[in-house]
Amino acid sequence: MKAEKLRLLKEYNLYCITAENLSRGRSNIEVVEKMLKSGVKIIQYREKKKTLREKLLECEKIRQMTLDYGCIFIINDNIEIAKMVLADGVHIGQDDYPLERVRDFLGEEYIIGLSTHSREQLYDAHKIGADYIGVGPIFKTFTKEDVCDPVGFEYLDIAVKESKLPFVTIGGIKENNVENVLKRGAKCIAMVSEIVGAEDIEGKGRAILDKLNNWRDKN
Ligand code: 3NM
Repeated sequence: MKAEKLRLLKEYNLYCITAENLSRGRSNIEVVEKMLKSGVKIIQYREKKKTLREKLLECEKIRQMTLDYGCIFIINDNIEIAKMVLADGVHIGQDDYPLERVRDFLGEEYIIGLSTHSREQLYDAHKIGADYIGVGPIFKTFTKEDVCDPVGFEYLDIAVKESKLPFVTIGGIKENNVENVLKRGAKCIAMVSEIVGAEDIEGKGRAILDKLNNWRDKN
């Protein structure tokens, strides 16, 4: 079960992340529905502003929607909510609970992803039992407030060569620059503002999935 899910993170895939503040007045639920209709197979719920109660209620709905579409559901930060709604996994940052504690809390079946920004963090993630890592931010991004400066292709090249874990490449990636990232060896690509901020989320998701599939078929 978990191995099958992790395979999606190793392949050419689009990993969509919510951000209601960038969604042009549409709710997280509306946005997720459009992402699912576009054919996306991995969705992360990322919400920094709402109450725990609001987040839980949204995640309960999204859990059901993602199951209906056979989509993986990852929750950012809120490990308790991930357990309550039986999400597929969580994504945590360097300043969140130590990964080992999150593993104790959630158990082996949950996917645990960790954001990394340097080679040291990459090797640490392997050691402490992450299931996948985030690699970024590749380009400048205004979506995440507390993120470090772009790591550029320097760290991406290291991840491509040295990561034994699946990795998701993130930060400032758009439809019009995604090929530059694919050329360096990235496969699973995460986007926030490009998708949630698109006027036609479904069309945007499909266009990027087409690009990834075309790239995969040619390479
Ligand atoms: N994590 P956009 S960068 C949520 O580098 C997040 O770990 C990052 O947003 C990291 O696709 C980022 O709009 C924001 O640039 C990415």
